[in-house]
Amino acid sequence: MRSFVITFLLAIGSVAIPTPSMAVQVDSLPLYPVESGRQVIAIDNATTPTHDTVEPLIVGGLYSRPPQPRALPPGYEGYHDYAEMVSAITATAIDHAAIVSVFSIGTSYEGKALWAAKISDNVAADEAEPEVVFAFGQHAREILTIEQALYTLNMLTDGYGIDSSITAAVDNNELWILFNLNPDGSEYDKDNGLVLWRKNRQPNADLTVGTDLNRNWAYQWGCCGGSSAVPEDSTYRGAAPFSAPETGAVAAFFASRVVGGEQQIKLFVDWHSYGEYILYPYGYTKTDVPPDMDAVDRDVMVAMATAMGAMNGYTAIQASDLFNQITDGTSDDWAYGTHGVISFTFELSSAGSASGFYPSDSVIATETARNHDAILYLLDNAACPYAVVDRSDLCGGSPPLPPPPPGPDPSGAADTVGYVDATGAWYLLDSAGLPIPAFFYGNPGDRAFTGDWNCDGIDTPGLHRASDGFVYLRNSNTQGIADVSFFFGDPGDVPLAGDFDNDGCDTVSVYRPSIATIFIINQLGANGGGLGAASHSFAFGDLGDRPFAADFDGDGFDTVGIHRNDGFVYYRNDLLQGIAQASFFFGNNDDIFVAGDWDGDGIETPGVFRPQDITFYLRNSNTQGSADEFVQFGVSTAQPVSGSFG
Ligand code: 0X9
Ligand code: CA
Ligand code: CA
Ligand code: ZN
Repeated sequence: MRSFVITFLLAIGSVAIPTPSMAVQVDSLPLYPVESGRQVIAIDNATTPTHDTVEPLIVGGLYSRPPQPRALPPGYEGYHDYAEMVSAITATAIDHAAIVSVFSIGTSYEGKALWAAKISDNVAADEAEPEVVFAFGQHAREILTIEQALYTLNMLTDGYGIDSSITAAVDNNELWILFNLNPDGSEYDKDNGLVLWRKNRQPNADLTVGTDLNRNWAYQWGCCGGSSAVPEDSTYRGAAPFSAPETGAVAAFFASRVVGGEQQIKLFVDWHSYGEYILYPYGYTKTDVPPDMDAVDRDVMVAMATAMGAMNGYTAIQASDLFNQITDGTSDDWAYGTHGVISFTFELSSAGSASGFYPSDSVIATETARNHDAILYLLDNAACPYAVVDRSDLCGGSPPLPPPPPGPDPSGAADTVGYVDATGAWYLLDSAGLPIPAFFYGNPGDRAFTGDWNCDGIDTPGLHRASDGFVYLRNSNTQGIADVSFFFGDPGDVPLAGDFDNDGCDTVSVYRPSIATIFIINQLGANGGGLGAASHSFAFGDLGDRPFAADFDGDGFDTVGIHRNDGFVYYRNDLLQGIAQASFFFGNNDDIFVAGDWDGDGIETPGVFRPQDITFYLRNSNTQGSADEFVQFGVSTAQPVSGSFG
C-alpha cells in the first residue's frame, strides 16, 4: 500500500507541483480590489488586485468604441458616479457594520455588480420583521435617484441610536436598498457628458442599444400600448419580459424573499425623476380597481400616497393618470400584480435643472432630505399597511416567518443549495431553507465548490483559481480571507471535494479530464505549499464527462459519479476502477449538476440547477424520475453549490 501511495505522489508531483517559490507568491486570498469597483469591505490590504472590470468593446455596425471614462461636469461634482457610489456604500457599511450588510443581487448587462444593502438591527439574521424594498436608478439620466439612495442609507445609519424614530424604523424592519439598477446606462450617460440616456446598454437585434428597464417587467408586459416594440425607441420593452439582466436580478431577489410560502416584502418603492409625483398601480390600465387588484389594497395605496404627498409636497395619483398615459411592464405594476406587494413610484423634483433630469448638485441635499418623513412613514407602516385604512384586522396574528425547525434530525441535517454569482458573492440557504447573509469570496472566474474542511459539520467555500493554480478554502460562511490555500494539480484539473475516507472531513481530490482519471487525496494541501498525498487513482468516465463526489449509499464514504452530456448520471459505490454500478437519466445538457442529501436520509442524490429558469430541481433517490423538489433561487450566471451550510 505504501509504495502505491508514493507512486502516485510522484506521478502528480513530477508533473504538477510547482516549486515552493512559485507557491509563496500568494499566501492569502485576494478579495475585491478597490480599483475594480467590486469591493465591499476591505479584507486584506496586503494583496494586489487580480482583475479589473472589463468594458466590452464592440467595433462595427452601430457600435463604436466607448468614450473614455469622463468625470462628472462642473456643477455635478456633488453627484456619485458608479465607482464613487460603491466607495460611499463601502464606507458606510464599514462604519455601521452592525446594521448594514452589502451584497450584490446580480450583474448588469456589461457585468457591473448591482449593489444592494440590507439595513436592520441584527442585520446578519433573517428576522421575522416586515421587509421593504427601495429601488433606484432604472433610468440612467435620473441621476438624482442615486443620491436619494445614498441619502436613505446615510439617514438611517447616521441617525441610528441618535434619533428615536430612525432607531425604531431600523430595529423593526428589514430595508433592502437596490442602489442603481442601471449602472451601465449611468456610466454611459456620464462618459458621454450627460446626454439624457435612459435605457440600459444591452444591444438589440437591429444593432441599436438599450431596453427601457421600466417596460421590461413580466406583468402585463407590452399589453396595452404603454411601451414600444421598436428597439431604438426610448421606451423599448425588450425582446421578452425580463430580457434585461437588471430586471431579472430584481425578480430573482423578490423570489428569494418568499419564505415559508409568504412574500416577506410588504412595501416597494421605485424611485425615478422627475415631476414630484407619488404614483401607485396600475399603469397598464386606467381602471381604478380592475379584477387583478384588491379594493382594500387600492384604498391603502391611495391613503399612503396621499399621506406621503402631504409630507413632501408631491402629487399622489394613479400611474395611468400621469399625463393620462398608459405604461405597461413597469416595476410597480409587477411588484403588486405578481407579488401582491403595496407599491409606489416616486418621481423626484426637477428643481435646479433645465432638462429636468440633471439638477445642479446644489439641490441634492434639500431635494433628497425632502423625503425624510415619507421614508419613515413607509417603514412605520410596513408591519401592517392595512392599518392606514383602519383594517389592521387584515394583518392577522400569524408571524410572518415559519417557526424554526425542530431539533437535529437523527439521520443528519438535510443539505440545501446555494450559488455564487458572477461578482463572487455567495448566497447560501441554511438548514431551514432561509438565506444566510451573503458574503464575498473570491474573484470572478474562480471555480466554486464547498466542503467541510475543518470537520465541524458545516460546509464552507472552496475556490480553484485558474490564474494562479491555487485552491483557497475558507472555514466559515462569512466574508474573509482563505484559511487554507495550496497549489493544486495541473492546469485543467478539476477539484473534487469529498470525504473519501469517512473521517468526517472533506478534502480536495483531483480529476484530470485529459485522462478521465481521479486522484484520491485524503489530506488537505499544506498552507502555501502543494497538494496533499494521493492515496490512489483510477479511471472513471470519458472525455467531456463532469465528475462529482457524493455518498450514494449512505455509508459515510464519498465516491465518484459523473454527469454526462446526454443527461445520464453514472456512479460507483467504491473508489475502484470498474464499470458504473448504476446509471439513470436526470436533467438536461445545459443543466449544472449538484448532489446532496436533500431529505436528510443520509444518502446523497442528484440535483440540477437550470439557468434558464434559475431553478434547482432536486431528486430524493438515485433512480430515474422527475424532481421531488423545486427551489427557485439564483441568477442565470450562478455557479450552484450544495451542502450543509449551518
Ligand atoms: O416612464 C416611466 O417609466 C416613468 N416616468 S420617467 O420619467 N421616470 O421615466 C413613469 C412610470 C409611470 N407608470 C408607473 N409607475 N406604472
Ligand atoms: Ca432586524
Ligand atoms: Ca426577514
Ligand atoms: Zn424613470
